[in-house]
Amino acid sequence: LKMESELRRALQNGEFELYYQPQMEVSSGKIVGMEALIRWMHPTRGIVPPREFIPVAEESGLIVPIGEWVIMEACRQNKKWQDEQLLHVPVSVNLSVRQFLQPSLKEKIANMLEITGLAPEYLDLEITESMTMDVDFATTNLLELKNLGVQISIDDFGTGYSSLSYLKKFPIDKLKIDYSFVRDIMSDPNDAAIVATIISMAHHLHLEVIAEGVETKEQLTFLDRNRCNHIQGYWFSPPVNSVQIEELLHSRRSEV
Ligand code: G
Ligand code: G
Ligand code: MN
Ligand code: NA
Repeated sequence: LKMESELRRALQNGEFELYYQPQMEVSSGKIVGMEALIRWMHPTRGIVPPREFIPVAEESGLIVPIGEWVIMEACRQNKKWQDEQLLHVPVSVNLSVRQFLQPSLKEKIANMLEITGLAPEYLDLEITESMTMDVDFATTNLLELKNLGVQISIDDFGTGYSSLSYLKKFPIDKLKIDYSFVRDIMSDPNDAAIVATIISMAHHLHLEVIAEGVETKEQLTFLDRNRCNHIQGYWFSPPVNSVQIEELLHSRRSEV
């Protein structure tokens, strides 16, 4: 209960901040996206990572207003980067189950795109397989969201209990291969086979595919050989704040 009231206060006091992790195109080395990841800048405890407060926010329903703040802030920041000619790529936000179940989600997102002036194709909604269990509901919901013009990605792909049948029904753009498969591709032939197969399946379904949690040059080489489109991970950059992203963009610009 204490954390719940603290989260309420945090939202009112503007204690949340978005960090961004760049996504890189394997073939070109270019930045092709950013994932927004929330952090709580706690006045006494310092930076609180999402795994320590998202579950409480989910439980209490506070994830809905917090999640709305995330979408609004990500859209605002992305539009600002575009206006400053710094970056023209989609920003990805993580949707929670509760947000996904809200009947007003579509209107809210439309409204936030309108207010910020961000073109819809520059917003990418990450959903997890757990949101696809009710296939009919998810299909309707995703079609409505897709009709706004936003992009839709499946996060943590391969870790859920859902069947693959949804892949042909849903209007999705991208699969994000979960970190747990990518981690051991150089040492575990089973993981290597799974990752190679997910990439191949994604291409056959005309979906883009991104590998998460890429930490080494060897993993990158493996993913390149298997024609993975994009990577995200410490090898390129950890999630960092918007000022650090701007420094990264300025330094890359002066390189070229
Ligand atoms: O860096 P990392 O510790 O940022 O994130 C840990 C987990 O928290 C990830 O599974 C991520 O999806 C989740 N997460 C990060 N930001 C958000 C957010 O804005 N909303 C939701 N629902 N989950 C988030
Ligand atoms: O939303 P999702 O569950 O995909 O959140 C991504 C999580 O993975 C975040 O907690 C982020 O900090 C973390 N992460 C990003 N890159 C790496 C990496 O290269 N290695 C590891 N171990 N974790 C990473
Ligand atoms: Mn994610
Ligand atoms: Na993930």
